Amino acid sequence: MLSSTTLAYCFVWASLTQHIVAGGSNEYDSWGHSYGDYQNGWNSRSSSTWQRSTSRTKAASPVTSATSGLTVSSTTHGKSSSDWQDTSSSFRSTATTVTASLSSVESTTTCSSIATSVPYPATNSTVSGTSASPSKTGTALTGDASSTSGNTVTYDWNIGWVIAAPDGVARPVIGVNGQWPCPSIDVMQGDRVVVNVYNGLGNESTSLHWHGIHQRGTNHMDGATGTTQCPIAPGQSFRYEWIADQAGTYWWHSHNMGQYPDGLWGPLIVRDPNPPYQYDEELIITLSDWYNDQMPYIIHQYQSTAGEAEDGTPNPVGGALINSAKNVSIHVKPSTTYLVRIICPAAFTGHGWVFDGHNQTTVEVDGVYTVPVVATAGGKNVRIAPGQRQSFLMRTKDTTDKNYAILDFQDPNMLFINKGLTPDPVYPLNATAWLVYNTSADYPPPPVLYNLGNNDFFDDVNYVPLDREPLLGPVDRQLVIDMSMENITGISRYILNGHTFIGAKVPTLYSSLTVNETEVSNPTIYGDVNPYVFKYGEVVEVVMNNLHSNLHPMHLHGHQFQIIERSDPKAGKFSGSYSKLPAKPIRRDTVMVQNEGYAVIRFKADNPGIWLFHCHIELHVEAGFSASFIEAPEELAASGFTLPGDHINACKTYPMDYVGNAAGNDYNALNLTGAPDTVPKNNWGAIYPPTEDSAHS
Ligand SMILES: [Cu+2]
Repeated sequence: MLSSTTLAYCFVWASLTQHIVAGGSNEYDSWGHSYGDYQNGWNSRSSSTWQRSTSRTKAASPVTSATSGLTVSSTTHGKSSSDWQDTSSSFRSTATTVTASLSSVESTTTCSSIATSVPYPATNSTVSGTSASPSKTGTALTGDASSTSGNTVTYDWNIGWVIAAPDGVARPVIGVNGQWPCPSIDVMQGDRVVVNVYNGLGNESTSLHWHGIHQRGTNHMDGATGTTQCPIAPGQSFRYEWIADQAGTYWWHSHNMGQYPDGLWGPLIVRDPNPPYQYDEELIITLSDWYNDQMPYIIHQYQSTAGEAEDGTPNPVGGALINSAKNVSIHVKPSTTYLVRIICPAAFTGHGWVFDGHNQTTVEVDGVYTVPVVATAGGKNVRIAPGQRQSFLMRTKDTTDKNYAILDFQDPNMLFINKGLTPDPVYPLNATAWLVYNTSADYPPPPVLYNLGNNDFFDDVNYVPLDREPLLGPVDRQLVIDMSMENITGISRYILNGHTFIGAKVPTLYSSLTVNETEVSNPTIYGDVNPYVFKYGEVVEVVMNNLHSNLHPMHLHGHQFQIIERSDPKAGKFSGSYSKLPAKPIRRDTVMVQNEGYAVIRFKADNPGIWLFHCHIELHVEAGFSASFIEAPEELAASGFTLPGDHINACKTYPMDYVGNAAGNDYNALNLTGAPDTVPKNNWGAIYPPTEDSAHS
């Protein structure tokens, strides 16, 4: 039956779709805010840019989910599309609506709820080769590492706008091949993964990062624009190719100028042929926050002198989402052991969760197997920070007479305290799903949680890696980073040891590959990207003193680091003496550092490359909360590393310099004249063409 709410959605959808497909100079205006002083430049340049480029869309196929019980069909509006590799069609064909019919939420009409939820189907990948596939005996530094499985899994992805309403409010989101939520990558350990990207967005640049994958030998495939590549302009293609040599739960996302919270992310599962635990079935569950404004607008609000959000805290008016939806039914079988992979692709808040009535035995964090531990024992809650993953085993009940709620609540310590809100008695920004044993039984309300504090959560530092890798040491290099916030020229910026990250003219990796080899270890040549140079093989210890009132989930590309110590909130700076050195510290790729507390991590600098080290709150990245770890640059430069033509072409078409130091000077790497050294004052995120004063972050 067509409810009034559904009708309202239909109207919004129709308006937005019309908005997108209407002709004229605003043809591709998928964004309902004024552009301020950017409007003129954007419009005047847009017509020539977009009329030239053509977009190709691969038709989305109806998919069904075995795990969530949702039946999902996709409809492409506007012109019919055909295979994007062969045929051009209008950009408007990417204005796609994904319709969903939920088993627990009755909404089946011809114009039903818009993209309420989609689980994670294996989509449009092709597997080729075993013996016939390339099998170079690459070293870690060839730029073309070799597959151990012999399989190549290829994904052809057209990145484009889709209309969706995960919280009931329709808005443009960024999808893949007309589908949103975006598809997962699901491969076997050792596979070669190829993702052919076409940027069909029209009005934004893009890139893709493979969060947690170390990219040994393939630093240029890491996807961080301004660091390991140039942004991919609209109408351009770009091929990512890397080896999935680490088993575990990962995710992929845009790593381009604050873009991923607009929807451009998905799970990335690398399957272990011999996992160290037994299970019968598997669930992939994402916990995220949702906004009704698009990121360029939020970024501009925050990163401008008119900025209203002093602390960089947007209001997640869409609340929390479970699998990018509300009220999801997750159908389970009784007497069955599930492996549940939790992924947190949040933009801002951490998330806690409860599977009512079910214990959780953690077996993996961030791609690292753990000694199994019941994290929910003693009534503890569990949480996850933006960027992190956690997998657990869950045994379902033997009976099917009841269903059980799943509660996702946004981390009060990160959001509510910062905004001065009082979360008691019920956290308002939550989401509910259900473990459904029996569709005829009640769907009970979720548990109510009161005044949660830090001690109410299982401490993830207490995990032990299953491989029991011993503590790294002795420390060759200790790096102490004081992390705080400062107002710089009227804009709130994060500063690391007194310096905010300002993107260079040349991607940092390209600088390291094109300046004289005698100068690659001089951090000066990299500009204001907070460069720290490490020698090959050094054991590096990083002390993070968080002098700020937020929690900050710190993520390192290229490594899983050991967590040596983490303080409680408000513990002040690290004193220099360890309270207790763990013999076998847990490793992960993202650690949540407590507000006004500290954390200490270690890793071995054995992966030559340029690796970002940054807070995974996306707006904080835009506010300069990043450092560049320049790891073994001499080994990298000596490796004969070559860049594929499409990587260079991305720079030429964007355009962005790709030779020389941070200023684009290749004749004298020590001459930094012209290198960006001021905070961008007119940051519109990934909007293309970029403002002259935009950020390459
Ligand atoms: Cu942060």
